[in-house]
Amino acid sequence: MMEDLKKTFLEEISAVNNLSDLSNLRVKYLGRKGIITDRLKSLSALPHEERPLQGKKINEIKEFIEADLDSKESRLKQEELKKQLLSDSVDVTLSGKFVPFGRQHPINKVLSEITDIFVKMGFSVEEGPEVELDYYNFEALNIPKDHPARDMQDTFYISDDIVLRTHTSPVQVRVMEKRKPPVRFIAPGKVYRCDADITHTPMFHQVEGFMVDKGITFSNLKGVLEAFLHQMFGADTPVRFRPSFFPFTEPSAEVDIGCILCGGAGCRVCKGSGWLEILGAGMVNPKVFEHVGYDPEEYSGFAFGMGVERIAMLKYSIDDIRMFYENDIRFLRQF
Ligand code: 2NM
Repeated sequence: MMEDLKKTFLEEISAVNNLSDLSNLRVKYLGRKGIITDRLKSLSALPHEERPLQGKKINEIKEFIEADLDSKESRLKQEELKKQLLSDSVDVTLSGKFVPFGRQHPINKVLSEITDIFVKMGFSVEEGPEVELDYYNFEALNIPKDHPARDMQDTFYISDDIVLRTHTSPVQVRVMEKRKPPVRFIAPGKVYRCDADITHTPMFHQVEGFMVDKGITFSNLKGVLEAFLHQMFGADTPVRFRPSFFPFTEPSAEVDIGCILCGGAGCRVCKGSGWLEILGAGMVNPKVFEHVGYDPEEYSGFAFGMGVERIAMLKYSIDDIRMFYENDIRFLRQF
């Protein structure tokens, strides 16, 4: 009887090959309603004198079953651990996945270079909206109603009085409305003009600069721009100022550097002149100050502007501006 029980148990445990079946088998024999537990309970039905012997036999079997279950459990646990370690292992000799590197766009590279130079000279950086009121883009900058820049042919109109800004100068007006002098900042960003050929895209980037305080003169403008151009193009680069006209500055100038391609001898890029036009600049027109409530008797200032694409084209000898925006990876990888 007891030997049968042991034999059945051994047959059943030998068929078990995972921890969950083993746990079920443990419950079947040793659980609260298990076979061994039943046997122990049924001892009370035996005559008194038979109980000790039967009890001892059942307890021996119980201990045997317990020990067998425990040893099988530890064997199965070890096997499962081994299996898991094998399946979780990483082959460190496999080659990695190729992650292609991006790089900064040439326009943003040149923009950062320009910004860094002015920040070192104490200029802060200001931004404003690209969709702008006619008032900030033209009116407050003393650009008259009949000025050609206001033409539908040159400017993207959103409505009668809203445009895509054609320069970053409206940022200057917005900052002046908020702050009293002294002010000294650059306004970099995207601008829009209805124009497209090998030197013009409908969207391009400008950096404008602006400084207003008591006693600012054209000499300050010359000093700041010469310092900028010498850092940007080299300390030996010749710089010249030519008279010009802008509605928002008086007097106004165009600023040239000696041609960086031919060294001034004359070439295709400088059209034989030996000079490259790089900047427009001037002393802020008192009419602009009046629009924002600055007293032109008390304050004076200068402003200047440059096209980032043009500078990048000269720096990297690129002759078609559209290359910047075609997203050809072979082009963009070179910078
Ligand atoms: C340029 C050339 C000359 C300019 C003027 C102003 C302001 F706000 F003072 F009126 N901002 N920017 C300016 C002057 C811009 O770009 C070629």
